[in-house]
Amino acid sequence: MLNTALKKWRDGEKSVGAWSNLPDIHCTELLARSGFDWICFDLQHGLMDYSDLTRLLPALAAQPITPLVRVASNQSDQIGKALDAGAQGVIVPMVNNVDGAQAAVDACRYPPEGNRSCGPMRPLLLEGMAYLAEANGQIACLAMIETQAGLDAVEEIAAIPGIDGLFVGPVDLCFGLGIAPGDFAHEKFTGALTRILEACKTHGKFAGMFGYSPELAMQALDDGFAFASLGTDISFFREGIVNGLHRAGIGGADGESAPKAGY
Ligand code: 3PY
Ligand code: MG
Repeated sequence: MLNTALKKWRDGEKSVGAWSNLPDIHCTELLARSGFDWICFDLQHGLMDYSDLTRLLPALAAQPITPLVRVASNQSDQIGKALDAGAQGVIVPMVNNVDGAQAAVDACRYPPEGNRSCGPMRPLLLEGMAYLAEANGQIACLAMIETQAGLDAVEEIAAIPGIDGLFVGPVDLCFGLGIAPGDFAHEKFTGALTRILEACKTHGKFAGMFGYSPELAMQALDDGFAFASLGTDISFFREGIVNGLHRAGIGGADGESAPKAGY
Protein backbone atom coordinates (compact mmCIF):
# COMPACT_ATOMS: atom_id res chain seq x y z
CA MET A 1 0.00 0.00 0.00
CA LEU A 2 1.38 3.37 -0.98
CA ASN A 3 -0.45 6.52 0.02
CA THR A 4 0.56 8.69 -2.93
CA ALA A 5 -0.74 11.94 -1.43
CA LEU A 6 1.14 11.35 1.83
CA LYS A 7 4.26 10.56 -0.20
CA LYS A 8 3.93 13.88 -2.02
CA TRP A 9 3.66 15.75 1.29
CA ARG A 10 6.64 13.85 2.68
CA ASP A 11 8.61 14.66 -0.48
CA GLY A 12 7.84 18.35 0.01
CA GLU A 13 5.50 18.56 -3.00
CA LYS A 14 2.29 20.55 -2.86
CA SER A 15 -0.91 18.75 -3.65
CA VAL A 16 -4.49 19.63 -4.48
CA GLY A 17 -7.59 17.63 -3.79
CA ALA A 18 -11.31 17.49 -4.45
CA TRP A 19 -14.08 17.32 -1.91
CA SER A 20 -16.93 14.91 -2.40
CA ASN A 21 -20.33 15.74 -0.92
CA LEU A 22 -22.63 13.95 -3.36
CA PRO A 23 -23.16 10.21 -3.03
CA ASP A 24 -22.95 9.61 -6.75
CA ILE A 25 -20.58 7.07 -8.21
CA HIS A 26 -20.26 8.90 -11.53
CA CYS A 27 -19.35 12.17 -9.78
CA THR A 28 -16.72 10.16 -7.91
CA GLU A 29 -15.37 8.68 -11.14
CA LEU A 30 -15.24 12.10 -12.77
CA LEU A 31 -13.37 13.65 -9.85
CA ALA A 32 -11.02 10.65 -9.70
CA ARG A 33 -10.12 11.05 -13.37
CA SER A 34 -9.56 14.80 -13.23
CA GLY A 35 -5.98 14.87 -11.98
CA PHE A 36 -6.45 15.57 -8.27
CA ASP A 37 -3.96 14.01 -5.86
CA TRP A 38 -6.63 13.12 -3.31
CA ILE A 39 -10.35 13.15 -2.82
CA CYS A 40 -12.09 13.57 0.50
CA PHE A 41 -15.49 11.97 1.08
CA ASP A 42 -17.34 14.09 3.60
CA LEU A 43 -19.30 12.12 6.18
CA GLN A 44 -19.59 15.15 8.47
CA HIS A 45 -21.43 17.57 6.21
CA GLY A 46 -21.69 15.82 2.84
CA LEU A 47 -24.96 14.32 1.65
CA MET A 48 -23.68 10.80 2.08
CA ASP A 49 -23.52 8.11 4.72
CA TYR A 50 -21.34 5.10 5.45
CA SER A 51 -23.10 2.76 3.06
CA ASP A 52 -22.64 5.37 0.30
CA LEU A 53 -18.95 5.48 1.18
CA THR A 54 -18.57 1.72 0.79
CA ARG A 55 -20.08 1.99 -2.71
CA LEU A 56 -18.02 5.01 -3.76
CA LEU A 57 -14.54 3.95 -2.62
CA PRO A 58 -14.24 1.04 -5.09
CA ALA A 59 -14.75 3.52 -7.97
CA LEU A 60 -11.24 4.79 -7.17
CA ALA A 61 -9.56 1.39 -7.31
CA ALA A 62 -7.85 1.81 -10.68
CA GLN A 63 -7.13 5.53 -10.28
CA PRO A 64 -3.93 7.15 -8.99
CA ILE A 65 -5.72 9.14 -6.30
CA THR A 66 -5.69 8.92 -2.51
CA PRO A 67 -9.06 8.42 -0.82
CA LEU A 68 -9.52 10.40 2.39
CA VAL A 69 -12.63 10.55 4.56
CA ARG A 70 -13.77 13.36 6.80
CA VAL A 71 -15.45 11.41 9.57
CA ALA A 72 -18.64 12.72 11.17
CA SER A 73 -16.97 13.13 14.54
CA ASN A 74 -13.89 12.12 16.50
CA GLN A 75 -15.06 8.61 17.44
CA SER A 76 -12.93 5.48 17.20
CA ASP A 77 -15.71 3.46 15.52
CA GLN A 78 -16.19 6.09 12.82
CA ILE A 79 -12.47 6.38 12.15
CA GLY A 80 -11.98 2.61 12.23
CA LYS A 81 -14.86 1.90 9.86
CA ALA A 82 -13.74 4.57 7.36
CA LEU A 83 -10.27 2.99 7.28
CA ASP A 84 -11.72 -0.53 7.13
CA ALA A 85 -13.69 0.54 4.03
CA GLY A 86 -10.44 1.54 2.34
CA ALA A 87 -9.83 5.19 3.23
CA GLN A 88 -6.11 5.92 3.27
CA GLY A 89 -6.51 8.79 5.68
CA VAL A 90 -9.01 10.56 7.87
CA ILE A 91 -9.72 14.22 8.43
CA VAL A 92 -11.05 14.50 11.97
CA PRO A 93 -13.26 17.52 12.67
CA MET A 94 -13.18 19.78 15.72
CA VAL A 95 -9.98 18.57 17.37
CA ASN A 96 -9.87 21.01 20.27
CA ASN A 97 -7.22 19.66 22.60
CA VAL A 98 -4.47 17.13 23.15
CA ASP A 99 -6.91 14.44 24.32
CA GLY A 100 -8.93 14.77 21.13
CA ALA A 101 -5.79 14.56 19.00
CA GLN A 102 -4.54 11.52 20.93
CA ALA A 103 -7.95 9.83 20.51
CA ALA A 104 -7.73 10.33 16.74
CA VAL A 105 -4.23 8.85 16.64
CA ASP A 106 -5.26 5.89 18.79
CA ALA A 107 -8.15 5.12 16.42
CA CYS A 108 -5.93 5.37 13.31
CA ARG A 109 -2.89 3.33 14.40
CA TYR A 110 -2.54 -0.35 15.18
CA PRO A 111 -0.65 -1.21 18.40
CA PRO A 112 1.81 -0.28 19.67
CA GLU A 113 1.32 3.19 18.12
CA GLY A 114 -2.41 3.25 18.86
CA ASN A 115 -5.28 0.93 19.58
CA ARG A 116 -7.04 0.55 16.22
CA SER A 117 -8.97 -2.68 16.28
CA CYS A 118 -8.18 -5.20 13.55
CA GLY A 119 -10.78 -5.79 10.83
CA PRO A 120 -9.72 -3.95 7.65
CA MET A 121 -12.31 -5.63 5.43
CA ARG A 122 -11.59 -3.99 2.12
CA PRO A 123 -7.82 -3.44 2.47
CA LEU A 124 -7.47 -7.17 3.24
CA LEU A 125 -9.39 -8.01 0.06
CA LEU A 126 -7.08 -5.81 -1.98
CA GLU A 127 -3.74 -6.29 -0.27
CA GLY A 128 -3.92 -9.22 2.07
CA MET A 129 -2.07 -9.36 5.38
CA ALA A 130 0.66 -7.00 4.15
CA TYR A 131 -1.78 -4.19 4.93
CA LEU A 132 -1.45 -4.81 8.67
CA ALA A 133 2.29 -4.23 8.57
CA GLU A 134 2.10 -1.17 6.33
CA ALA A 135 -1.01 0.67 7.51
CA ASN A 136 0.52 2.65 10.37
CA GLY A 137 3.07 4.23 8.05
CA GLN A 138 0.65 4.91 5.20
CA ILE A 139 -2.57 6.08 6.83
CA ALA A 140 -2.80 9.87 7.10
CA CYS A 141 -4.21 11.12 10.40
CA LEU A 142 -5.23 14.76 10.01
CA ALA A 143 -6.65 16.83 12.86
CA MET A 144 -8.92 19.74 12.01
CA ILE A 145 -8.14 23.05 13.68
CA GLU A 146 -11.31 25.07 13.43
CA THR A 147 -12.14 26.45 16.88
CA GLN A 148 -10.57 28.93 19.28
CA ALA A 149 -9.81 26.05 21.66
CA GLY A 150 -8.09 24.09 18.88
CA LEU A 151 -6.04 27.14 17.98
CA ASP A 152 -5.09 27.72 21.61
CA ALA A 153 -3.76 24.15 21.78
CA VAL A 154 -2.36 23.98 18.26
CA GLU A 155 1.30 23.64 19.29
CA GLU A 156 0.54 20.73 21.65
CA ILE A 157 -1.72 19.06 19.07
CA ALA A 158 0.94 19.33 16.36
CA ALA A 159 3.50 17.80 18.74
CA ILE A 160 1.59 14.53 19.15
CA PRO A 161 3.31 11.58 17.46
CA GLY A 162 1.00 9.96 14.94
CA ILE A 163 -0.69 13.19 13.88
CA ASP A 164 0.52 13.68 10.30
CA GLY A 165 -0.98 17.07 9.76
CA LEU A 166 -3.41 19.80 10.71
CA PHE A 167 -6.33 20.71 8.47
CA VAL A 168 -8.03 24.09 8.62
CA GLY A 169 -11.82 24.39 8.45
CA PRO A 170 -11.91 28.05 7.44
CA VAL A 171 -15.51 28.97 8.22
CA ASP A 172 -15.74 27.22 11.58
CA LEU A 173 -12.44 28.90 12.40
CA CYS A 174 -14.01 32.29 11.55
CA PHE A 175 -16.86 31.49 13.94
CA GLY A 176 -14.35 30.44 16.58
CA LEU A 177 -12.41 33.68 16.18
CA GLY A 178 -15.58 35.74 16.43
CA ILE A 179 -15.27 37.21 12.94
CA ALA A 180 -17.73 37.11 10.04
CA PRO A 181 -17.87 33.70 8.33
CA GLY A 182 -15.86 34.02 5.13
CA ASP A 183 -13.83 37.07 6.20
CA PHE A 184 -10.62 35.31 5.23
CA ALA A 185 -8.71 38.59 4.90
CA HIS A 186 -9.34 39.47 8.57
CA GLU A 187 -6.12 39.76 10.54
CA LYS A 188 -7.41 37.35 13.17
CA PHE A 189 -7.86 34.74 10.45
CA THR A 190 -4.53 35.33 8.74
CA GLY A 191 -2.86 35.40 12.16
CA ALA A 192 -4.44 32.04 13.01
CA LEU A 193 -3.15 30.54 9.75
CA THR A 194 0.35 31.79 10.50
CA ARG A 195 0.20 30.19 13.95
CA ILE A 196 -1.04 26.86 12.49
CA LEU A 197 1.68 26.89 9.83
CA GLU A 198 4.31 27.67 12.46
CA ALA A 199 3.12 24.79 14.67
CA CYS A 200 3.31 22.42 11.71
CA LYS A 201 6.78 23.62 10.77
CA THR A 202 8.11 23.26 14.32
CA HIS A 203 6.84 19.69 14.66
CA GLY A 204 7.39 18.43 11.11
CA LYS A 205 3.69 18.13 10.30
CA PHE A 206 1.78 18.97 7.11
CA ALA A 207 -0.70 21.82 6.94
CA GLY A 208 -3.82 21.47 4.83
CA MET A 209 -6.88 23.57 4.18
CA PHE A 210 -10.41 23.25 2.91
CA GLY A 211 -10.39 25.69 -0.01
CA TYR A 212 -13.66 27.54 -0.40
CA SER A 213 -12.42 28.60 -3.82
CA PRO A 214 -9.49 27.68 -6.04
CA GLU A 215 -8.07 31.14 -5.25
CA LEU A 216 -8.18 30.58 -1.48
CA ALA A 217 -6.65 27.13 -1.98
CA MET A 218 -3.78 28.40 -4.13
CA GLN A 219 -3.15 31.28 -1.72
CA ALA A 220 -2.84 28.72 1.07
CA LEU A 221 -0.33 26.68 -0.94
CA ASP A 222 1.67 29.84 -1.70
CA ASP A 223 1.67 30.68 2.02
CA GLY A 224 3.19 27.32 2.94
CA PHE A 225 0.32 24.87 3.19
CA ALA A 226 1.18 21.44 1.78
CA PHE A 227 -2.29 20.60 0.50
CA ALA A 228 -5.67 22.16 -0.10
CA SER A 229 -8.97 21.21 -1.67
CA LEU A 230 -9.80 23.23 -4.79
CA GLY A 231 -13.54 22.76 -4.60
CA THR A 232 -16.34 20.29 -4.12
CA ASP A 233 -18.42 18.31 -6.58
CA ILE A 234 -21.27 20.76 -5.88
CA SER A 235 -19.14 23.90 -6.30
CA PHE A 236 -17.58 22.59 -9.53
CA PHE A 237 -21.04 21.68 -10.83
CA ARG A 238 -22.38 25.11 -9.90
CA GLU A 239 -19.46 26.84 -11.59
CA GLY A 240 -20.15 24.84 -14.74
CA ILE A 241 -23.81 25.91 -14.65
CA VAL A 242 -22.90 29.58 -14.15
CA ASN A 243 -20.36 29.41 -16.95
CA GLY A 244 -22.79 27.65 -19.30
CA LEU A 245 -25.60 30.14 -18.62
CA HIS A 246 -23.23 33.06 -19.04
CA ARG A 247 -21.81 31.78 -22.33
CA ALA A 248 -25.37 31.28 -23.58
CA GLY A 249 -26.04 34.93 -22.79
CA ILE A 250 -28.63 34.03 -20.14
CA GLY A 251 -26.90 34.64 -16.82
CA GLY A 252 -24.24 37.01 -15.56
CA ALA A 253 -20.65 35.89 -15.00
CA ASP A 254 -21.19 36.27 -11.26
CA GLY A 255 -23.90 33.62 -11.38
CA GLU A 256 -26.79 35.70 -10.09
CA SER A 257 -29.21 33.36 -11.87
CA ALA A 258 -27.68 30.16 -10.47
CA PRO A 259 -28.13 28.58 -7.05
CA LYS A 260 -26.02 30.35 -4.46
CA ALA A 261 -24.57 27.33 -2.64
CA GLY A 262 -20.92 28.03 -1.89
CA TYR A 263 -20.19 24.36 -1.38
C1 3PY B 1 -15.11 24.66 7.73
O1 3PY B 1 -15.02 25.64 6.97
O2 3PY B 1 -15.24 24.78 8.95
C2 3PY B 1 -15.08 23.32 7.19
O3 3PY B 1 -15.00 22.39 7.97
C3 3PY B 1 -15.19 23.10 5.72
O4 3PY B 1 -16.02 22.05 5.41
MG1 MG C 1 -15.80 22.81 9.86
